Amino acid sequence: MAKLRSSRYRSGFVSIVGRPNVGKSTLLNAFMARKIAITSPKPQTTRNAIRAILTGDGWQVVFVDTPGLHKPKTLLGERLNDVVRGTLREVDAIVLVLDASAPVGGGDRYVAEEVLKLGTPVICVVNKMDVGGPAVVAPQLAAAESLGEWREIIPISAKTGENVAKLQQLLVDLLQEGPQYYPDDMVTDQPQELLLGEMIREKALELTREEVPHSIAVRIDEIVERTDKPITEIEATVFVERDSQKGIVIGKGGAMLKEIGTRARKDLEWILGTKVFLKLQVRVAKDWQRDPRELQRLGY
Ligand SMILES: Nc1nc2c(ncn2[C@@H]2O[C@H](COP(=O)(O)OP(=O)(O)OP(=O)(O)O)[C@@H](O)[C@H]2O)c(=O)[nH]1
Ligand SMILES: [Mg+2]
Repeated sequence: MAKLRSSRYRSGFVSIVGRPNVGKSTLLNAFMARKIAITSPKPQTTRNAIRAILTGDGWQVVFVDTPGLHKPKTLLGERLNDVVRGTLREVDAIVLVLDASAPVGGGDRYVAEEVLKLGTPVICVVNKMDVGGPAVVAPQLAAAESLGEWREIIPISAKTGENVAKLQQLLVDLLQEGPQYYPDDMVTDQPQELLLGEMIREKALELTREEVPHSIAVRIDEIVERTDKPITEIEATVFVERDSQKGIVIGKGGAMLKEIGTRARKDLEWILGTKVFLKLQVRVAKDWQRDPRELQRLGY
C-alpha cells in the first residue's frame, strides 16, 4: 500500500550554527540561491541572527543564520554568542556546520556540546567538501560522527552547491505541521537599512586586514529615493575603533573608501533596483567592541 503523506502545511525554523568561518552564511545563501547574508574569509563576519525564508509547495523553512560561536574576547563577542544561544532555544531543527578543510577541534566540540544539550534534531554538515577531495572528507565525516549523536551527517559544498538540495530535502522531511509564517514572496525579514549596511561592511571586510575588519561597523544615516529619477541617495558611516584605523579605511587620498563605495554600490543597486549615489564617511567610535553604550548605538 502506498504510504500516505499528510497534505497539511508543514513549517519550521532551522538554525545554522558552527564555529566562525565554517561557511554558515554561504550555506544560507546557497539554500536561497541568492545573497541574503554577507560572507568573508575573516572569522566573525556575521553579527546578527539573519532570517531567510524558503517557501516550497506545501512547506516553509525559516533559516536562521547565526554568528560563529566562539570564545569571546570582547563584549561584542559575548553579545554574538548570546545571539546564537537565543536563537537555538527557538528553533525546530539545527544544522551544525563543520569545515572539511580544517581539523575538527575544540571549537567544534564546544558548539556540538551547546546544541546537544537542547534535544532539538541536529543535522551535521561537513562543508567545503570541494576542498581536498574524498581523502580529506572521509576522516572529517568520521570526526563528525564522534562529536555526538546526529540525525544525519552529510558532506556538502555551500560554494559549489554539491549536496545542498539533498540537505534541503532532509530538512523539509524533518518539518512538522505548522503555519505559513511569512508570505510566499518574502525572502528575509531583515530591515532594508541593515541589509544595505551589511553590503557596505562586506566590502570594507574584503579590503582590510588583521584587526581592522573586526573593528568595522556600518550605519546607514539616510536613504532618499529621488522622485524625479530612478536614483536612491544613501549616506552611511563606517565606524572604526581607532584613529590609525580611520586612516587605513580612508586610504591614500581617499582611495580605499572610494573602492569600498564602488564595490558596495553594485550590491546596493542590485537590491534596490535603482541607480545609487553612495556617500560614505568614516568616524572613530573608540573601542566600541568593548563599550556597552557604543554597542547599543551600533545595533549590537
Ligand atoms: N572552498 C569552499 N569555501 C567555502 C565554502 N563555504 C564557504 N566557503 C568560504 O569560507 C569563508 C567563510 O564563509 P562564511 O559563509 O562567511 O562563513 P561563516 O561560517 O558564516 O562565518 P562567520 O559569520 O564569521 O561565523 C568564505 O571565504 C567562503 O567563501 C565551500 O563550500 N567551499
Ligand atoms: Mg556568517
